[in-house]
Amino acid sequence: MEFLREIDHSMQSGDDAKVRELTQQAIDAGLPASKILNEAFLEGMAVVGRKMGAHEIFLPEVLMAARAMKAGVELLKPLLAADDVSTVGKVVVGTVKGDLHDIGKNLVGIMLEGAGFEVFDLGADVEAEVFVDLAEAEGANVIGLSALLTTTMVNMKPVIDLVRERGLENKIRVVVGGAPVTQEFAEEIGADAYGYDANHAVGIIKELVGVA
Ligand code: B1M
Repeated sequence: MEFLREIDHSMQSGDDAKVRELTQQAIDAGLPASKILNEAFLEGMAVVGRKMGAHEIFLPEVLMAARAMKAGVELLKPLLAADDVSTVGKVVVGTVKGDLHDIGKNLVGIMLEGAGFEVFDLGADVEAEVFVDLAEAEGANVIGLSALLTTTMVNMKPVIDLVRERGLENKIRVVVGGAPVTQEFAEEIGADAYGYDANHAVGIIKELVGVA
C-alpha cells in the first residue's frame, strides 16, 4: 500500500511534517488506524532498531524517527481509543527509572484508554515510589511498567517489592513489558503478568481486573 510505504519512509527519514500530512491523508482515505500503526509505524520502527543495532544509523536519526512516529501516532490516537466507553478500571503506566523510551508505553496507554480504562501516564524515567504513591492515591487496579534497556529492566522489581512492602499486592497488580522483558523475567521478579505487545497487555489487564 503506497501510503503506508511513504509514511514508513518519511518516519525513517525523521520528517515529522510529512508523516503528519501522509497520516492524515491515509486516515481520510479510510485506512484503519490499526493498519497504519502496525504496517507503517511499528514495522518502520523495527527497521530503525535493526539499523541502530548494526550502527548504520545513530542516535540523532533514531530520535528524529521517534519524533516523527509520535507526530503520526498523535493523529491516530483518537481513532485507536474508542469514544464513550465507561471506565472499567484504573491503570498507572510509566517507563521505569533511568529509561527514556516512551513510545511503546504510550501505545499501551492509548490501547488501554480505547478499552475503557482510566489511564494515569507518569511518563518516562519514573522512580518506584512515584508509581506506587500514585496507584495508591488513585485506587488503581494495575501498575503497567515499561522498560526498553537491559540495564533498566532491573528497575521493575523495586516497584513490585514496594507494592508488597505496603501490603497492596491484592489490590494493585503489576504488569511488565518492553522489548527486553520476557515471561521468564516477569516471573523471576514476581510480576503478576507480562505483556508482549500493547494489544496483549490490554487483554491480560482485562483478565486481571475481571472484565475479559
Ligand atoms: Co534506544 N535503544 N537507546 N532510543 N531505541 C533500543 C531499545 C535498542 C534495542 C537499540 C539497539 O541497539 N538495537 C538499545 C537497547 C539495547 C539493550 O538494552 N540491550 C537502545 C539503546 C542502547 C539506547 C541508548 C542507551 C543509546 C545511547 O545513548 N548510546 C539510549 C538510552 C537512553 C535512556 O533511555 N536512558 C537510547 C535512546 C533512544 C532515543 C531517545 C534516541 C529513542 C527513544 C525515543 C522515545 O522513546 N521517546 C530510542 C529508540 C527510538 C530506540 C528503538 C530504535 C525503538 C524503540 C521503540 O520506540 N520501538 C529501540 C530498538 C528497538 O526496540 N527495536 C532502541 C517502538 C515501540 C512501539 O516498541 O517500545 O518495544 P516498544 O514497545 C512495544 C513492546 O515492547 C510492548 O508493546 C509495544 C508495542 O505494542 N511494550 C509493552 C512496551 N512497554 C510495554 C508495557 C507493557 C506491555 C507491553 O505492560 C505494561
